[in-house]
Amino acid sequence: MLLLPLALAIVLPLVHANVIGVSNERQHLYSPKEDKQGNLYWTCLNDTSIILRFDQINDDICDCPDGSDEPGTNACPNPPAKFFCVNEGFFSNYIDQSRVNDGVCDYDLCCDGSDEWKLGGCENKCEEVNRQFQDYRKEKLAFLKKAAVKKAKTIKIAQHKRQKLLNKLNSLEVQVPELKAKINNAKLQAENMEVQDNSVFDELREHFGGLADKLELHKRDILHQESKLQALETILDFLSTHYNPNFNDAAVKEVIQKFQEYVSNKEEEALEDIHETNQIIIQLVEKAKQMSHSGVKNVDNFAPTIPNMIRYYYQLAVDKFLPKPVVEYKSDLSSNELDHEVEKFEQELERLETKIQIIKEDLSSDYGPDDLLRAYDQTTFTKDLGGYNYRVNLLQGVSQDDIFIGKFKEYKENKVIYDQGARCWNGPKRSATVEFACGEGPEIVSVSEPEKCHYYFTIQGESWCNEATEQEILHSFQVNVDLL
Ligand code: MAN
Repeated sequence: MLLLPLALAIVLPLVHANVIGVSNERQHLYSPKEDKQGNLYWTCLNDTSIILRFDQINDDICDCPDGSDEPGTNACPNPPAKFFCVNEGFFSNYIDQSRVNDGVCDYDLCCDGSDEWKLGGCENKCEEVNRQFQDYRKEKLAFLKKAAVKKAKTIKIAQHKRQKLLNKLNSLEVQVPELKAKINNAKLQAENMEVQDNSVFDELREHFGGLADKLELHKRDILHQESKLQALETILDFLSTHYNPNFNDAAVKEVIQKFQEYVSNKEEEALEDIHETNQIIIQLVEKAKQMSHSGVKNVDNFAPTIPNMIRYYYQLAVDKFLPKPVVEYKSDLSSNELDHEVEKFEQELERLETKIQIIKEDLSSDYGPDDLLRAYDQTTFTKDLGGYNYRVNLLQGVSQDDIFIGKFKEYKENKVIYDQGARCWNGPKRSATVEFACGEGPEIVSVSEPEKCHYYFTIQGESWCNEATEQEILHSFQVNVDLL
């Protein structure tokens, strides 16, 4: 029976040693030590050479350079430290030591009033604070539930918009091989025309040459015969002017009469005929040229050159594996018209590829979690503030009245950055940051210009709400001290 009070005397100081202002986890750092004489002592946390009596803790005198001997007072302002409120009936919390024992009940953080432990006068209001918190928590959870439904709808809109863009991309992409085939086809037709020109000439040139040579030979023969004839005519002419009619030679008379008839009927036709024949050959050459331009020659028989062969097999592959373009080798168009056609298709292809590029860039852009910003691509948020009208189109840009503040640059850590706006007088180009917050919306809830010509917007909406942990709900709760 005698042993019990003794045991209590040793254990009691240790059990009761809950040092004010120290959290439960750190209480063990404030356990007293006992010297040989049985005195309780303690050493500063960051300097064990400074030994204090245990009752020097929280005596309102700062003894340790690190302030560790005054966790429950504001006697050691440096370095600033936090006072632990137990907040029995609610959640424990911390408050700046500067607010401890300053005569003000800081119920927003210490609902148990323990921050005024020395002066007293602050009754424990944790029960009421807890009631406020429970109401807040209930409302918050109900709101988050509603917000989640709204957010899911917005995500669906974003997905739908993405899908529409993907469909558009697909429909544009299938046009590429079609257009390329058209270009190839038109080029092929234009080139085949040239090939045809050459082959007609290659093939006919020899014949035209032979014909002209033969004609030349005939001409020479005729001229030769002509000179012989002329010699004969000269002889006969001499006879007809020098014969003696007194001889009455019937045979001579008849020859001379016939010769005179021949001379009067003679026509100089042979050389003219040759000239005409030459004209016919020239016309023939011209005709051959026209024939190749009007595509009379069948392309199946076009010259078996290596480029033609490559084109032929390429076309075969295109026909077999790609959506079938209308491939027409024959064309009623002239070479110039075909060149124009190629140019037109090539421009069309360029425009098509630009569109594809723009869509691809859009699809690969970071528009935030779940592609959320995409849902707002057609939405313009506006806000009148400080005499200005601010307009924010999340994916395009921001303006202040008719001044352009900036175009979409990037999404980064729950914010969107806009830059390259109108230059600020004597300053940088205007730019902006838009941050998002969970709440009812969507709407611009704040606009500021923290630096000259850099603007800061907060857009609030359900799309930026997420499920909250109990810790997060507690953290966002603010005590309404007016109701306590
Ligand atoms: C205008 C506005 C302001 C800006 C000044 C800078 O008045 O764009 O927001 O600060 O120009 O000169």
